[in-house]
Amino acid sequence: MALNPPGPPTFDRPFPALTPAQRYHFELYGYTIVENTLDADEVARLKEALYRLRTAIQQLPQRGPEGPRSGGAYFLTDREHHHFMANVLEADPEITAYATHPRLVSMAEEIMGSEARITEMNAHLNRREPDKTLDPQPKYGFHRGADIPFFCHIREGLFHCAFVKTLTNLTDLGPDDGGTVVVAGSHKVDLPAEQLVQVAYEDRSLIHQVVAPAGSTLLFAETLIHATGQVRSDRERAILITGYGPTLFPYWDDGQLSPSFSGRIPPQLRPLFQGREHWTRGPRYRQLTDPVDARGFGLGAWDERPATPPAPG
Ligand SMILES: O=C(O)CCC(=O)C(=O)O
Repeated sequence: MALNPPGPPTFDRPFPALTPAQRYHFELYGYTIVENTLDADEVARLKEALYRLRTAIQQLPQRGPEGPRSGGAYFLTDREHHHFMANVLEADPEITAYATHPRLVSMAEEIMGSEARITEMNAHLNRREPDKTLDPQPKYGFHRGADIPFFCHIREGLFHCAFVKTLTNLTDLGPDDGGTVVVAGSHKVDLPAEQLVQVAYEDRSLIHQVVAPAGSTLLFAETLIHATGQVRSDRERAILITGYGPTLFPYWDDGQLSPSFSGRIPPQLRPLFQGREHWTRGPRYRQLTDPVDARGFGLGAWDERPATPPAPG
């Protein structure tokens, strides 16, 4: 299949997508939380899609990657209290809409400093383990998915990272609801993760946890050390995550999208799903004080995203 040639952005999206304050927060801590990226109706549509998908996978004779799968998706973790659904990009049009949401794509782009392609997509539905004693000083499964010297650079005085995630909670997250935890500021500290985690356990004020209403997005660089938080309430947490990289990166969830799905991708979304040929990456940079492009963009229908309007004049 011929790859998409280099060129300007092909579908309409805001830029910059973050306010200066949100961008500065990211700069300091390696993440920012943007509330109300999705409205209540959009949250409900996505939550229903995830529950539908879980039920569909549960009904399969094999639920793991060996298949058969439900729209490509399977359980990477299949436990009573935790369903980690992998490769969900094609599994439901609502889920696909999330990955192509113009503001979320653009938020990732301004952190990368380049045009985005989708590299992976997954979801977690998790609750408290009923028989597990809760540790008041829990140890988390801290990790980072990218190293600083290879993935990061500075431009216009701002930090950029070539692997970024948008993680949106579809359930309200209070302090006991297991929101993602991060070692604040670790996105730009090029030391072994074990050392930074050790320091953070010595002073837990360095560990920040997502506490946010449903429909909020945690935007973070994958050099930031992060983990699932500890659920202490009786509520199930539902989150949906898209990973983005520059257009020269591969789609690494499963190698490639199915031919039937690929055949339905409209031209303006092809670079987002398929990347582009060559080393070009479509630089996208802002100044810190550039005002946010506050135009409204909704979840909408993934295959009806408007193309980029022609440049004025
Ligand atoms: O479950 C979470 O909150 C964190 C997910 C995570 O670790 C990841 O996407 O790499």
